Amino acid sequence: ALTSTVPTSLYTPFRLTSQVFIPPVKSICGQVSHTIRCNIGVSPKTFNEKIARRSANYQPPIWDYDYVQSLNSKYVVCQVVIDVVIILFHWDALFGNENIILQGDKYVKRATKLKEDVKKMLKEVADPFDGLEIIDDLQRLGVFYHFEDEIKRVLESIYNSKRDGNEDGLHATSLKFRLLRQHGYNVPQEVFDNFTDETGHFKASPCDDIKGMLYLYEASFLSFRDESKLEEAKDFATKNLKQYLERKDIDQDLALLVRHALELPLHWRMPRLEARWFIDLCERRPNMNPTLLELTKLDFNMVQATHQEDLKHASRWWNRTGLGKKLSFARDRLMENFLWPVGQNFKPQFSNFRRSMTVVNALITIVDDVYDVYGTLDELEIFTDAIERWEISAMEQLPDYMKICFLAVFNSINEMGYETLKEQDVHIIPHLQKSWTDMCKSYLKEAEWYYSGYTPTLEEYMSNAWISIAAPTMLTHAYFLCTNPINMVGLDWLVEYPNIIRWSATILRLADDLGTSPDEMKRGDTPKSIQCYMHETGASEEDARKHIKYLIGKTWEKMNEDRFVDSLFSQTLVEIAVNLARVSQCMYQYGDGHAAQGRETKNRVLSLFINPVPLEY
Ligand code: LA6
Ligand code: MN
Ligand code: MN
Ligand code: MN
Ligand code: MN
Repeated sequence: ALTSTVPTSLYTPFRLTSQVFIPPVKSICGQVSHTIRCNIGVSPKTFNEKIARRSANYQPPIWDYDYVQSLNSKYVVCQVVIDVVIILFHWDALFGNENIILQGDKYVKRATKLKEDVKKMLKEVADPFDGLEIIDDLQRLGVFYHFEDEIKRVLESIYNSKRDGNEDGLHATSLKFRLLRQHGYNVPQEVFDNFTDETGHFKASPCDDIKGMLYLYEASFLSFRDESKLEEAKDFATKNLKQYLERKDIDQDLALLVRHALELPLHWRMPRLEARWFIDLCERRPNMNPTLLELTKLDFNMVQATHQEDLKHASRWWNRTGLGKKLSFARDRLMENFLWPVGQNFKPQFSNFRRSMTVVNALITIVDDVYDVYGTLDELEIFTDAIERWEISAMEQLPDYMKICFLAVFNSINEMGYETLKEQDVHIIPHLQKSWTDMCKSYLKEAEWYYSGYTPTLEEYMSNAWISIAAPTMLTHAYFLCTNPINMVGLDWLVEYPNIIRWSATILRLADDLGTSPDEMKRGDTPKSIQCYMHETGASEEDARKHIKYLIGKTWEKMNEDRFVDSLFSQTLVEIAVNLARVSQCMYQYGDGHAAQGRETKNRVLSLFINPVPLEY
């Protein structure tokens, strides 16, 4: 038997790098644990046999830890600085940052004044339709959250107004429809009947109304299941917009909007990213309201300062875990993991949500690589068992690289449970743990499929894959991070994974498969939705991808509809779930934006977290 007196040099050849050495430790039963002595790349049972493992060849992160920690913004609000100083216990830094605190206050004062001006503007609109246009801009520019009461009031009065809409053009009708539906008002698809002929087809637009067409297009994405008129509207508007782009003498700014919309409709876009894009566009608009534009830019920069502090906080945690260095086979993607929760909820008061969700995402990403890339089937079975048991003693049987993974998950998730117990006296750890168990079991099933060379039908694949994409796990944690007080009704609702979670997960899964399956198939992974569909129907890859995109559209219809039922339980979680689908469509818009660190993700990180919007002060 091995004892701790055996010279460690004996084991050196088995080590992957000298940094990953862990000194021999006695196990609970007094014997030196075998698994402690074996090194990454070596099975727990044998020392001599090298296991062939897959590699995803993930590159190191492009965002250096010290660089992230050096980020700062003059728009930071004093409370944030003080929080960070307290966390770091660098009291002297508080004095060094005195200037920043004073500046932060200056910006708060200015923003408060601008907000009052915009509120007045909303109150004093002559035509209610002008109010709708302002609301559309407020939402798109990402400042709507300052005006929730005012927005509600305008929409309420529009909804209740007696005007039957007959005199409205395509633009006004479409905008009204989109905003009212988005906010949960019951507006039927029949409002578009004025624009169709007896056969139900849209009448060719007489006055070359491209703006109206664009608004009709955006409105059509709010459709529910089986709304054929809206389906028709979508096809009609898409066709017209595409034709417009082929013309010679087109308005360049309008063409930019049209191209942007055809790429992804507004309803599917990640809000924060859309805000940043739209700010640049508004900057060039001749008739842009200067008060609103100034507020938007200032608010963007102030919120960005909050995001920077959230990012630095999560990055310190990640650095402390050492996982990025220890698990060289796995994705070290703290920045990308942070992008997801920002997409889900960017509001400044949700810092705790973003910080903790970054932790959850980082752990999920690592564990996913354990299952999909590095682990052997034997190891994955015992890891799944360890997660299900959720106790320290379950670690005994794990190889080293899994021990550190398990303990990182176990400690971090329990700590979140501790916070909730401390704050709200509710014991949520069993709920969090269940979501991890469900996910790991679905991971294991995929590994079994992979090792047995089995290709399921698309339906069988999806019945597992909406869990294996981790969305139910993410959203379970999200629920507890955004809910206070937690109540029994909400818990019962959550525990069955309500429809909103299922649809959000389905979209995330399908978008992920579109973006990541080429690399996954190359290195070896279970067949994904595209491959299952090809296998089942004999379709070409191109047609399979088209079908998956079609399914994404169909799932959005279900989400649009079921959102209102689930909103009764938690409006905030529903928004977070819908936004998860949106982030995924942006993340995988040009391939694997989560892992590959391509140019697109890098530019997005720069414009969301690093560079402020240019502002004169
Ligand atoms: C995507 O990677 C990944 F890691 C996820 C867990 C998606 C959700 C995003 C988070 C947690 P991959 P797989 C930030 O394409 O194996 O490897 O499910 O996921 O296809
Ligand atoms: Mn790494
Ligand atoms: Mn996986
Ligand atoms: Mn994977
Ligand atoms: Mn994938």
